[in-house]
Amino acid sequence: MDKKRFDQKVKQLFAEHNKLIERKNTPAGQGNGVFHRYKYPVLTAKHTPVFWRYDLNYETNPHLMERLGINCVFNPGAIEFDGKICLIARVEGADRKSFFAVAESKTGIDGFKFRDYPIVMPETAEPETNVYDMRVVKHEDGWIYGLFCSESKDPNAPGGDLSSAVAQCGIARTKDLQNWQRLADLKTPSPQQRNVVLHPEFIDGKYAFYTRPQEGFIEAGSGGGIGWGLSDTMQNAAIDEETIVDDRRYHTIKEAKNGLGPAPIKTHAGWLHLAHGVRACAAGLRYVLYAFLTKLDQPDKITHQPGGYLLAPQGDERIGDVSNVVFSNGWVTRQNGRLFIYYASSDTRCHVAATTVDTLLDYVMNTPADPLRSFASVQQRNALIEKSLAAMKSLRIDS
Ligand code: BGC
Ligand code: BMA
Repeated sequence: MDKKRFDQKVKQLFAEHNKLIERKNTPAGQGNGVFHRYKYPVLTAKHTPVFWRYDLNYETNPHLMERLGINCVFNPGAIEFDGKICLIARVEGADRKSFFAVAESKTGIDGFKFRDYPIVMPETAEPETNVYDMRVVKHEDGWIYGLFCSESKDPNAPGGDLSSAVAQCGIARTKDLQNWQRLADLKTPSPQQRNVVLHPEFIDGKYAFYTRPQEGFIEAGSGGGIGWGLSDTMQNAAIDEETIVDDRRYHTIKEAKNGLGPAPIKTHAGWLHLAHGVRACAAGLRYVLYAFLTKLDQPDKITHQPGGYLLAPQGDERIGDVSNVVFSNGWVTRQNGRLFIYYASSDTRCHVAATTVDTLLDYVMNTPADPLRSFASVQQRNALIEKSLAAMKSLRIDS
């Protein structure tokens, strides 16, 4: 390609990219009364800047190739910062390595634009292979913490086993979301940790963590559930004792695994939590999101937990690199009570679902719990049908 054509094509790349970034988002359908989805994903691989992927120098890249591809953008942490909604996304290159990058938007539903550079997350003395799924928390100690999964090959795996891995909780802190100070990884009694979340407030003067004790990298083993533990410091955070906040259970949406999503939201009725539940089936693992409420003065004690899922993969969301997955580790409340839930689908792209804190509280406090048996489920449903039929009668609607 000659230089003139090259320059034209570069301009075209930027024009297409800007069109994508500036595309307005609108609610998709009526929603289900609990939340509504939006038509377009808020972040995809194509939202990453052109100059992250292309070498724009004619001398070294005369074919205008994408030199370093981006595979997907998913599982973002979320925080309001300087009046903007910032997603700290998990960006995965074509080489399967994940890294973190900040994308900002004024509205929270569209216009997300990445900062010029991704985050350079410092390593510890024992560098990990991969980092992902950051939970960003503004703690009452004044720092913004990022807790994320730090994953490495299992040093004890037998020769030839190149898949067994060890997952631990990496910890870093920042004041501006761009420059991060890496602290020591969290120490817990469990051999594996993923989905660790920092509680935003001190508990008895200590830092409190939601954990996820697991025996194996993928399998919970005899462990699992969303755990809880306290640490005196963040500099060398260590939990001596892990207790279980929310267990796994046979024939529920969280039979195989579960883990907390973002840090909980403080409400007048208690701490509002979002989590993911996993079940195994012939097609692999299915990930859905669920919600629950814990006591204000004891954030590790559940008071309400609706049965079933809050949000499950739908339509195009079902398909991606790891299909049949929705995952969330970020949500943001605005001053007017609006709540944006950021979730990724099938380890490929990020979406937003909108609701309000009050609506989600109503959902969590007034939706019946999982009755755990088919027979009891029918009774639960019949009670609803009876009530609705009576309401329909007064509205003169026929069944
Ligand atoms: C992947 C994660 C995944 C985990 C367990 C990791 O290697 O990067 O996305 O959650 O394995 O399947
Ligand atoms: C997990 C998570 C996510 C991912 C999910 C599905 O264990 O930590 O990174 O979205 O698996 O692959």
